[in-house]
Amino acid sequence: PFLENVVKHEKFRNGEYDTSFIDTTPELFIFPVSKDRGTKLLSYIGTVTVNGFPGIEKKKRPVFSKPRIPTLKYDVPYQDGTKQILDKYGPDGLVQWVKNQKQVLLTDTTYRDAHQSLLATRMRTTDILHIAEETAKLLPNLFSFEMWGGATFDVAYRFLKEDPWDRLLTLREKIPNVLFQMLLRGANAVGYKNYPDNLIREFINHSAAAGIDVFRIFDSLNWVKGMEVAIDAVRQSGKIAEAAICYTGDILDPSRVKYNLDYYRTLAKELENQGAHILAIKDMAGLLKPEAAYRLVSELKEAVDIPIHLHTHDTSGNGIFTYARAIEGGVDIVDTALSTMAGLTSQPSANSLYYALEGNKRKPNVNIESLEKLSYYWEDIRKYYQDFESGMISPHSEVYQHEMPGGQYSNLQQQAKAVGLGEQWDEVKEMYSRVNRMFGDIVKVTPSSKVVGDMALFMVQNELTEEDVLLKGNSLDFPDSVVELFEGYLGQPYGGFPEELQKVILKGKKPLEVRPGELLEEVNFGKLRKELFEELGRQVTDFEILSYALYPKVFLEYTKAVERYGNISMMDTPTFLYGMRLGEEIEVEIEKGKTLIVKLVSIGQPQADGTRVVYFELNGQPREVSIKDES
Ligand code: 3PY
Ligand code: ZN
Repeated sequence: PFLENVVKHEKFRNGEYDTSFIDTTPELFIFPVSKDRGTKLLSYIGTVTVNGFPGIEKKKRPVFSKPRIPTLKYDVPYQDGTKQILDKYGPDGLVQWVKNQKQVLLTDTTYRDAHQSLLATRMRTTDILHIAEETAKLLPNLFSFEMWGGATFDVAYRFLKEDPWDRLLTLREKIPNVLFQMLLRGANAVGYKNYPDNLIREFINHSAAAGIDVFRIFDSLNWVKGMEVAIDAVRQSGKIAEAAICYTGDILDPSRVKYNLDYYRTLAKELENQGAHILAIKDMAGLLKPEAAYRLVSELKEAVDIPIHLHTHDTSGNGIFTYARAIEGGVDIVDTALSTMAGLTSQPSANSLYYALEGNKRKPNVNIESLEKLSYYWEDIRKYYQDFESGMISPHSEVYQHEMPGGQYSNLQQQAKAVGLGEQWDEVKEMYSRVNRMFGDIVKVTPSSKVVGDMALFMVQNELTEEDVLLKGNSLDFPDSVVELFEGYLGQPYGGFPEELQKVILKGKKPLEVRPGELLEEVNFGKLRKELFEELGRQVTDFEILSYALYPKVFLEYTKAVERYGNISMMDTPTFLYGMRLGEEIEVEIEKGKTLIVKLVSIGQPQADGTRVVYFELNGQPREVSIKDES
């Protein structure tokens, strides 16, 4: 269609063109669009304009400045990086390479944990994709990009109406030189419950094939048995199994003996014996104080022979100090985010760490100007998502009390608002730590942290104290997630469940004593393929079958949204989240290189049936769509 446009263009036919003709003639990039495709797109824009976007206060579309993308010379090549080392020398070769490095290595979490922890995981693929090539070229010396897994998988379908597999595949094309890392919740994969073993294996195989190189595997109760299948599957796929210890409690506090140095040392050895290529210390809430980091890392460096990768959250404001001490203790890799997506509930800033290590022989080998330039881009993009910010604007040392993971803070806050407890947020946080104690001081990370959150909301909502729960428990209808935890469906906590509470919650049901995966029926993928084929009326991909197996309802709802609106993943984020202003004209990219020009002309009055007619121009032609006004 592009050539057709060129040939048909008046200037071209009249011979009035020069070398800048293509650059200065934007209408060449306007292509005919099927009536159906156009109507779908307009009905999406009409719907958000009239009804707003879930989680965003309804308002006129704000004015945003154009994101600052660093300019690269057109022909700058990609520099080889860790991806080439893995591909050439395999996991053991890569591990050896890591061990040979003197400087500390960095993982950039901007594409996953940073926005999961700051913006309720709402970052869209298009915003990542637009900076991916520049990032890969400017930061070729990173250890990895953490860019997939955790909550990003279901949030992509649920709220962003986009396919997480597409994110992985398209980013892989733009970033061929640095390892891709994902967060895998052991037997819970990218979900909130244990799945059958064959689903875990297939999910890992396909993630590896689609581009994941490093799998950070953890169990939400630090139960090694819950990680065995995943570690084995990752090893089989030829990728890197990074097994994680979730850090909880405080090794410096003599009154909290449950999770002491001995506990972590034993766990680290078990994971090494289980086949981990790298050991991660996953400090998901940012509880690891600087001195504790030094002691823990030094101890574990003695205890195991594999590299150590430290992850923390900067909630308390002590993140850089924690990293500096961990680096003295010999940590090999640390997780950071670009500065404008760092700090607070997110990871410590890569830019700040660079300066903090000035004069230190382990200063990371990254280009500070590149970090700064890329940070400008994220400063601009972050504004799009302002409604998903948690409201935390300063360091929060109370995290040492409530122990809530960084990735949970903004999500639980949204959950509290949704059930009308937005005003009682302080109470919810306080209850969160009380529930932890009631549960026997457990590891709190997805999904165990979600259970603690659900119980805290339940208790605040019903004005229950711990005593009430024990006394009136028989008549209480506990959240399903709480019952399942105490039934053993998330595995076994260290030290077991508190018996009295378990009895009250289970009301006579017998808890599991084995690994849930041993009991769950295997997924029949052939049957799912048939089911999905019938449901969607078309051939389906393996990726779709896996998503359907993990999240049947969420996945089907997503396919319905795509049926209704078409593929809206390439649409710019301001339009996606806020719709359009009256009289505004925008360009919408519907697929690579295919742009439509949309003008919002007017919005009609509500009709008797509750709909409004929204009048547009699409590529200059009048179009109207009828939208149900939900207000
Ligand atoms: C997740 O599982 O999504 C987490 O980020 C846990 O820290
Ligand atoms: Zn995290």
